Amino acid sequence: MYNIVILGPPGSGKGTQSKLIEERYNLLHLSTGDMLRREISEGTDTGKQVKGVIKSGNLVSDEIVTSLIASSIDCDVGHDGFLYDGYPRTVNQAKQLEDLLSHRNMTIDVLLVMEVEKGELVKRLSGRGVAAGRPDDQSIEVINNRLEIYRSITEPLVSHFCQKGICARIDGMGKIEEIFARIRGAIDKMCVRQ
Ligand code: B4P
Repeated sequence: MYNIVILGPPGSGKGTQSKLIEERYNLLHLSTGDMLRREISEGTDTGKQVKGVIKSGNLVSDEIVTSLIASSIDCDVGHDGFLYDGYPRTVNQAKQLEDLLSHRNMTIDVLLVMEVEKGELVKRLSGRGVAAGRPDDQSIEVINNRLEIYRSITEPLVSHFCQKGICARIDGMGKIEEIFARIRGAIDKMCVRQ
């Protein structure tokens, strides 16, 4: 089973590339952002708890996101592994994921780190705010808050994983298919796929 993490600032193309990766490698795509938005649209208790947090661009609690991930892993049948999109986002979540996997005799195989210039990130998110109506893409203040949270809380995870030798930095600028080719190169090299 492959366990691949895709990490990067908001707007770096995690969601876009994840759709291509899950199809190419037959992975279950686990986007905590999508899961949380589903909870909100279904009006669940979790959805009610997280609605305001997401709208302001802040992080939802580690316990909520890790329990969403754990139950998805345990329910899966038929995939060759898992693609974690936007999770983990804190050092504590990284530890929780590592524990969760080790209890199931698995480890993280590769961490893809999407790298995109800040101006391009703001342009992409503002464009999506207009096109898709996501509440957390609507204001420049909320976009800047999310970018700052990534820089201060999530980016330190990169060195945690790089020390383990499982990090692949991906240039996320350019056309979607060019970026996907870079990602395929990294996964094929690091996971030594047959
Ligand atoms: P996410 O859903 O993960 O939102 P995101 O960080 O904005 O990433 P997303 O995947 O949507 O965007 P992408 O980089 O693909 O999280 C939303 C919120 O949920 C968080 O702020 C937080 O509150 C909460 N949350 C989620 N996970 C959590 C966790 N683990 N812990 C705590 N809280 C959590 O960018 C896509 C945009 O770029 C699109 O508009 C796309 O069209 C465009 N794009 C992509 N590639 C492009 C390219 N090559 N060229 C031009 N545009 C491109």
